[in-house]
Amino acid sequence: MTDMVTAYLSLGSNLGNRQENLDMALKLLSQRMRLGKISSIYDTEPVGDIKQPRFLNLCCEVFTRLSPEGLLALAKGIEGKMGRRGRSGEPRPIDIDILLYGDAVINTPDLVIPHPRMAERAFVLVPLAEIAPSVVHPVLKKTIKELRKAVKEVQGVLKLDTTS
Ligand code: PH2
Ligand code: MG
Ligand code: MG
Repeated sequence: MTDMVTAYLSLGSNLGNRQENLDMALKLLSQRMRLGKISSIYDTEPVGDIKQPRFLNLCCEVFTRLSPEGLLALAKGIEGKMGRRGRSGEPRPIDIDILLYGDAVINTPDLVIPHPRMAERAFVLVPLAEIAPSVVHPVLKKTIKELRKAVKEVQGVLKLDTTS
């Protein structure tokens, strides 16, 4: 019996009804694993190809017995089920990235954990710092809160008002 691992995921949507897409992805994830804390939703400036529409982003904690590869396959399956066709760099209804998987460090052609760009991305660190401030990045050996303080361009990451 393998132990339960705590993993952190980043969800992003910049095509269609972005909030419904995030809700649907969380629902599909919850059918396969227990969800823990879920961050607020943020409306974020696209990083990289700035001609893209704005994203909604959130981070969530999950508890799973899936292997990292199993979790990746599940994430890709949900992306496909939700109509993702485009390659990375194109607008998509949902993108699910594995940020952290326990304190595992993985470097294979298909999977790099911790996510290689998480430490420089405000759209990841702002929501992640909300739910996992004291979690330590297993390579950089810094807490998410410390990484969040060091990151620039937080002004492009706006908390969405979901009370109305
Ligand atoms: N994802 C990308 C590239 N750029 N920018 C924002 N704001 N949010 C994202 O989720 C995002 C991005 C590649 O997956
Ligand atoms: Mg991504
Ligand atoms: Mg991705």
